[in-house]
Amino acid sequence: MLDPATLTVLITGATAGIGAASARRFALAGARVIGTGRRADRLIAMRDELGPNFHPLEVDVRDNDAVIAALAGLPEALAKPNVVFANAGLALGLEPAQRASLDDWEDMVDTNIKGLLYTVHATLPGMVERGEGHVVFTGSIAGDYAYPGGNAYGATKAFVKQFSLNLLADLIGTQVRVTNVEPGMVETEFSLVRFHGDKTKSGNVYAGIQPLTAEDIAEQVFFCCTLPRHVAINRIQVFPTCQSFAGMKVQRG
Ligand code: NDP
Ligand code: 8X3
Repeated sequence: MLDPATLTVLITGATAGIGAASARRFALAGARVIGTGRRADRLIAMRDELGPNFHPLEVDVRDNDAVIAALAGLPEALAKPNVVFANAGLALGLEPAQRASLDDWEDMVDTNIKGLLYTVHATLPGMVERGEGHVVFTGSIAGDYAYPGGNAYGATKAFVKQFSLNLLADLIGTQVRVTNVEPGMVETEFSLVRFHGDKTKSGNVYAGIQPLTAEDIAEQVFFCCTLPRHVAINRIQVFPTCQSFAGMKVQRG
């Protein structure tokens, strides 16, 4: 296994959920973590909790100039991440496509697709040049299976899946690994965001079931990133045991 102390891990979306749990997992194991997000107060709290192994970096991944500037401003010791976990993302709305908000669709495309591309574009050349690196994405089972109301969100995650596969095609021979982690239902702030802050609706998503936790996914990410360098996990799909992909539905009459 790789010594976590040899890892400098850039995590987008480290202020909550899967990103925050991953930041904790890596930092407590001795890795240096650069954690990003828009909520500066959360980043400062993470820094207070985790100490010098956590470096807060306030940035909105939808703004490419800001991403480039933030990374360019990193101290020398952190300027060469060898793990880039492009995790920041969101779902907005669960309405059928014919009633969906165009603003929501655009925000998901800007964050889950364009923000992820900006993160990779700013960091991949350096990892290739150094002959060592690992790109990790938080894809989703929503990129594999359709469900009612998943419309644009699932499509953004299908983009992530195909982009990760195409990166693998390009990166052969570079020693840069790519892993698309595809979780099912994880109880985080995800549903609160999806329902625009409606706590009743978001609570109902997880009522009466045992969903995955952010820590469950962080453990998978940590596992993939600490495997010996000759071992590459390209995709990992993680369901809570209570969830399955949908069967085919037929409208009768
Ligand atoms: P959370 O809402 O708990 O966390 C989302 C994180 O993304 C936050 O840290 C948020 O930070 C960050 N983020 C969102 N938009 C931006 C932005 N424009 N710029 C920078 N950071 C941003 O949800 P999860 O932890 O569940 O979600 C993480 C990833 O996991 C997402 O890509 C999501 O699609 C995916 N996923 C989630 C599943 C689930 O069931 N929870 C299942 C499958 C995949 P801030 O608001 O401070 O900017
Ligand atoms: C989130 C997983 O099943 O809620 O990407 O769409 S699901």
